[in-house]
Amino acid sequence: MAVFSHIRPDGDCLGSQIALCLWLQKNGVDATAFNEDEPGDNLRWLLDFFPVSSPEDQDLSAFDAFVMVDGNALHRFGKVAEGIADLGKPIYMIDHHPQPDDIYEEFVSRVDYSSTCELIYELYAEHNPDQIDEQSAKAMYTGIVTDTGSFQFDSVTPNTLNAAATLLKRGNFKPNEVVERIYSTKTINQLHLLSKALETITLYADQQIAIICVTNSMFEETGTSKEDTEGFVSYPLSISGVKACVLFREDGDRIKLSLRSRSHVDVNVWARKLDGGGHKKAAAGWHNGPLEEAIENVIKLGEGQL
Ligand SMILES: [Mn+2]
Repeated sequence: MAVFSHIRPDGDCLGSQIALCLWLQKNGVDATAFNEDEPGDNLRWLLDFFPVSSPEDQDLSAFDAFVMVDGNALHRFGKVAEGIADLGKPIYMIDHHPQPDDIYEEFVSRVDYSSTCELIYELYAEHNPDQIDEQSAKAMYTGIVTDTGSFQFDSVTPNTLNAAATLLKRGNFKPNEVVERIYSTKTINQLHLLSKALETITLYADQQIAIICVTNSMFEETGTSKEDTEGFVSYPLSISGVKACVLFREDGDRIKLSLRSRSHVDVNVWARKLDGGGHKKAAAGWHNGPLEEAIENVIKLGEGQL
């Protein structure tokens, strides 16, 4: 069985992919993990628990079935994954994003779950909780922590905290062991980039929508790249009264948008008008440059959401 996680991997997709592969192996199913992209340095340690390799140049027709985790549309898994629909093999999916494709043999699609890792945790818990070991527990804990902003998002439920507590107990590790590996890995260049980005924070729509920008020249001045903007979008959201915010990041001639909400504003609806999508509280999209024009249009669409 081949298990795919989505491109530009995050803690939840890698954690759920690795925990699922370990579960399959413990239950007598051969599992291979694929991702078209390399994980960031702060997540690379997870690959010690289970290898994740590129699907390029692999004979995917040799697999009996495919499982897609933490994404519900094949294009989220990259160019190679898009081709598996033509292989005529069953494709399964486990995810917590809205509006799944209807190409799956079976799927678990639960938007009321904080993370795909919380869903994989239930697979372990309901099947045989004794199979939760240190490695699978740390993998799942990583996904729950990263997808909930360290248990701060409104996707967190008693079930989420219960899962996290059981993972700590069964995996026999302390939460800071995982959190320090994920978050205490910044470089001084990344903080210099953050400092430039924070200066761009601007409020719109009666101070209810905030924006933060990262330009190509900021990357050049600080010797950083797009991967170094991880987490920037959450800073404007901490301003009192702000209901939603958008990170604008120049990417060549285009602008990559990351949208976050901590109110009724549904950023999935907003992002779907911007060549993207996601969750109610976190989504992404694209706009053509220049930056000033993108800001004007995106804010206009956001005002409609208020
Ligand atoms: Mn997720």
